Amino acid sequence: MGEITLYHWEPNANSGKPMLALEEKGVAYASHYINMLQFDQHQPEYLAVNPQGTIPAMTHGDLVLTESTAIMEYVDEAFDGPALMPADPQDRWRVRWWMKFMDQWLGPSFSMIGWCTFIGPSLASKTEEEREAMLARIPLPERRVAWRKAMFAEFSEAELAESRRRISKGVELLEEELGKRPFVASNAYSLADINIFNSTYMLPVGNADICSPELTPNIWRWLREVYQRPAVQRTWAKGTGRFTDRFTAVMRDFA
Ligand SMILES: N[C@@H](CCC(=O)N[C@@H](CS)C(=O)NCC(=O)O)C(=O)O
Repeated sequence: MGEITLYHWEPNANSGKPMLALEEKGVAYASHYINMLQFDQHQPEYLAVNPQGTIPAMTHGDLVLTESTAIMEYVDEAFDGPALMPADPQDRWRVRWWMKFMDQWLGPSFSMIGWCTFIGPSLASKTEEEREAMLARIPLPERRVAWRKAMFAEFSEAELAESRRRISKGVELLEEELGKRPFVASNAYSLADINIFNSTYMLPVGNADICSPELTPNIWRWLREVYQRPAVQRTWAKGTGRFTDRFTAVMRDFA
């Protein structure tokens, strides 16, 4: 049906989802790197692909696909390679449950903490005028609000506390779930593992109060196993910076 181009940032959170799904399926794609910290996602060239100005997006021939989880499902169904969705209806429900939980409830909390501790400060060298110009180009109003808060350190203590609470609760639920079966939603690796891993692979770094071999042995076992997957290693090898360094450091500990 045509060439595949993936518009993505680092293998992390939403960008990492289609990267990993394509890699697991063994599907070749042209990579179009969007430098999120330079705000490439709000430049006209990318807005012509995804007018919402969020990443990732994927084109397959003339078809333009957005929404990372929906893209993963498309990749799983449109291409040969190992199935990333289980056959059993209960397992399928569980895959969808976990993906929804991550996308709607837990993921935004990981993002808020990430924006505050890493992304916001990485823009500190920009002048106020430069930041305002960057904000003015953001198409989605809710994104403009979130970026403003990240850039000017305006997330309230209550918002941050709620995100930390959700992360602790989410880790607790994940630990419980992984005590029941080898992978998040079924006995085999699935889209749910890809989705959850992209936001939790960094838990072993600096979160010893909520995730450690002693506190969360099931998560630790699962992370170690997912880290070893060839498709996961190939995906993070495509990263360019700090995220891949962090992945490599954890990998060294797991080896
Ligand atoms: N629901 C969308 C969310 C995409 C999204 O928020 N992506 C983030 C990166 S993980 C992004 O584009 N951030 C840049 C921005 O909002 O300007 C999806 O799953 O694809």
